[in-house]
Amino acid sequence: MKFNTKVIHGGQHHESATGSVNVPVFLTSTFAQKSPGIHSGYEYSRAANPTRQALEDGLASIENGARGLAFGSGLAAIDAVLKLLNPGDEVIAVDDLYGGTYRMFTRLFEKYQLKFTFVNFDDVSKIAALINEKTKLIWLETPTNPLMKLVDIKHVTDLVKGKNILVAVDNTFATPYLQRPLDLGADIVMHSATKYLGGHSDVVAGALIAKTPELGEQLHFIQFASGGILGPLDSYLVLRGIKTLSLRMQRHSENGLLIAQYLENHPAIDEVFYPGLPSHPQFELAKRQMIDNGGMVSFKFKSGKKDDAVKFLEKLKVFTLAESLGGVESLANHPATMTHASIPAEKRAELGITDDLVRLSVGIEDHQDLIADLEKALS
Ligand code: P1T
Repeated sequence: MKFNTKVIHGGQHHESATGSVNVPVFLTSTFAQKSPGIHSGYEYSRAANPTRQALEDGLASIENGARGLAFGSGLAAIDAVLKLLNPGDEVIAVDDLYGGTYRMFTRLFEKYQLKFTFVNFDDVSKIAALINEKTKLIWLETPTNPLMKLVDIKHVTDLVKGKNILVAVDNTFATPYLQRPLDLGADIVMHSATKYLGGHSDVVAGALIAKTPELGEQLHFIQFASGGILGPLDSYLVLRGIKTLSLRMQRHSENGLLIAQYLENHPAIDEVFYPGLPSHPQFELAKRQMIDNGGMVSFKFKSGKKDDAVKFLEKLKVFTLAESLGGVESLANHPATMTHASIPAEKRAELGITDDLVRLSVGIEDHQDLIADLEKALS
């Protein structure tokens, strides 16, 4: 099956008892057994639930993985990946990443003796020097949140080939519509399914997709033993969202490019961070690694002033000032005080997450209305 067919049919079956075309929402915690241990394949919904299973099979299908797992949030999914590791193990992570991921790494898992090194992956050949026998995981986001940096996934997976190091890619911004990291040699794909997979800002959810059945089994054991599962109703919502993923991502990408171009030509704007602009330092990699550029656009003001960013954000009418991204509606965010406030100020400054940085999640509205809204707020 090709991708646009997979988002609708991948891993899906009509329900056997009634022929229901859509998977029912199995609102049950437990399943009747005929005799102790003799059951339908479902025992207790923490271990497996048919609605969640349908979503998990769909996730595996669209990311070309062996197994999908659905979690109660993106962070619950990341938590499960880190529990594959043992005290003393080391992780090399991309330096620009979602603030909550950074907070989990540094404030939760460092105390269990995991060591994290945050580095810029713009020159992957520099990464080889950081790898040692304790390195067990490479954690990537590409494009990164919020500066839209890219990592050459194939280059990283080639670098660690034969080395007993897992490569995990947070594919939230790109989605499997734009890039499929497992095809490029990664071991695990992670999503905040709250975002483009769900697509309607009505659910908080997370996902992992493992390349091999063995890794899928280990992650399922962690999910089962720790309990961070996604409920059946939320599973249904994400599954429903995925059916329109291709259509939405096409429109997000069209609007994203138009808005990035508009901003780049505006006299009040300094830098625009969008992989589809020739001015993006990794424009060539974007063309090679992603089939389009998505709907996330970040930018800075020429004045460099926080005040300008704040005034602009207050004036928006069609864009909503809110955390999160990836829904059909356009959102605007101030990373320094909102999504990335958990990164210490000096670290933010070092990375370039300045107080005048604004991040837009460009929705699927008419681009003329979005640009008119930006124009008004900028003037
Ligand atoms: O919010 P949650 O579903 O737990 O996902 C966390 C997460 C993980 N990875 C990336 C790349 C993310 O963007 C997020 C969540 N991000 C936001 C809420 C945001 O506005 O950036």
